[in-house]
Amino acid sequence: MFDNLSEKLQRVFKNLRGEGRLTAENMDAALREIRVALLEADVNFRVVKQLIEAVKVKAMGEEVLQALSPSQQVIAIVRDELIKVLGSHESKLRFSNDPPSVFLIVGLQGSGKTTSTGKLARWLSKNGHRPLVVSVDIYRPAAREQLNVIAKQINIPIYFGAPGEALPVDLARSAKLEATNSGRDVLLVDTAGRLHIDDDLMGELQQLKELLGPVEILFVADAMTGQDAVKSAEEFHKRLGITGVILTKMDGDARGGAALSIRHVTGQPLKFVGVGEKPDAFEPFYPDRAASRILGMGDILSFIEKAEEFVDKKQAEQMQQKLMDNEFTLEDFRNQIRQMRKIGSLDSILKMMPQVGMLKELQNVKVDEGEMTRVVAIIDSMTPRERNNHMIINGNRRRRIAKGSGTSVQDVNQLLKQYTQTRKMMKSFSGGMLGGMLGGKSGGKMAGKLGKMKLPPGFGF
Ligand SMILES: Nc1nc2c(ncn2[C@@H]2O[C@H](COP(=O)(O)OP(=O)(O)OP(=O)(O)O)[C@@H](O)[C@H]2O)c(=O)[nH]1
Ligand SMILES: [Mg+2]
Repeated sequence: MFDNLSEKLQRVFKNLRGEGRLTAENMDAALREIRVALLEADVNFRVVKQLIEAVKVKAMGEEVLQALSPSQQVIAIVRDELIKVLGSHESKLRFSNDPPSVFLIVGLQGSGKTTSTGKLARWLSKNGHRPLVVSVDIYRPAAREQLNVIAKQINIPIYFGAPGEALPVDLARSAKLEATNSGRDVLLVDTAGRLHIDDDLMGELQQLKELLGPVEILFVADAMTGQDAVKSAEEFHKRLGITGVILTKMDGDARGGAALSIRHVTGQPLKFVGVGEKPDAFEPFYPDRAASRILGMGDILSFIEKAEEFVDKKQAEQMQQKLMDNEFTLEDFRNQIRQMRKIGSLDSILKMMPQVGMLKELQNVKVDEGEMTRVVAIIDSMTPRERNNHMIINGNRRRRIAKGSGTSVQDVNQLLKQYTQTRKMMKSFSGGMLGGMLGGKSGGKMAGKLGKMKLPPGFGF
């Protein structure tokens, strides 16, 4: 997400830092480059224009020109303006005082409505709600079954309809009743998509809106379609009145322009982004974090939230203690790998870390997921005694373990070496990667630690 744009902007700032003094000329050149970078990222031209103007006015101010490190201030200004464009604060979902709160999920065909309905239901249930889902897509065969499969997978109840309920409004009405009767506080209504905005579709959505009185009408847009997504959001808003946007497929090679334009063009906030096909590939959208990400400062808060969702805090604390006592066994090593894998692919973890985006060496590192599978297989083939005391693993045992895991003795040797090194390295941090991160009472501790991490000159605020 935002990779290209991020890289380009960082280059502009780097050049700016090379200049001893900030002058009207080099500032002008920098602004031109920022403008091109934004346009190339497919950001709406009106948004680019406004952003550049705002940065210009502030950056050319006396204070900045006289400041000791003007480039630092320019970055701060760009960050502020980016946040403004993205919507100044996090936009929370609205809920009705008279449950169930109805969320209507709308959008063009294939934008990701059904997938997002499932993701949002999962997110809501993880955040203390009791959602019910229903699909009123009666047009595409198997559309309702698709939501059914997703709902089963994430363990969320679905209203599937009764005989004779053939119309979207009938299904929706009964689903709302069912939500009330079964004490569900949110009803998510997945609707049918169309290739283009047409009157039939709008008529149907209008009808659903009147019938259900939704507190949220969430427009699902495919980030890969760039400015088309922005245009259709604008159109939907004019005709139906949307209350927020879910931008999907931000994991692809979307240039990010839609994310940067939608708020400004529709006046409605981006509330969530989809970053993959799986039910957990879904994040609330925070303008300030996105701005930091774009400027290459990483998005450590999102990482911590993600980690906390999956990692058992108790276990993390125990792990940390073990590390300090030098009791970190192969069993723990395996657990740690398993926990890391639950959070996501290592690639996606690395992307959220500050600085990684900027380190050329790391950009080319492809994390080998197969390698992790192999490591787990090897540890699986050990006896509990071996796992708890690697010192007893002699040549014979190594051969047996290699055979049992379908690997070679070299693989086993390599793993043991890796393990002893990790143990040593982690002990010196006095906390594992996750242990250190989550051992504390809150993410604050970690954020503090990272705050002290080495940031490139000019990035310290
Ligand atoms: N990579 C990626 N794929 C996604 C994301 N969200 C949805 N998809 C994929 O996009 C395709 C279409 O998703 P659906 O949820 O069926 O889209 P829809 O809007 O319900 O489609 P219709 O009901 O036909 O209008 C599926 O293959 C999804 O797996 C995302 O955030 N990232
Ligand atoms: Mg669908």
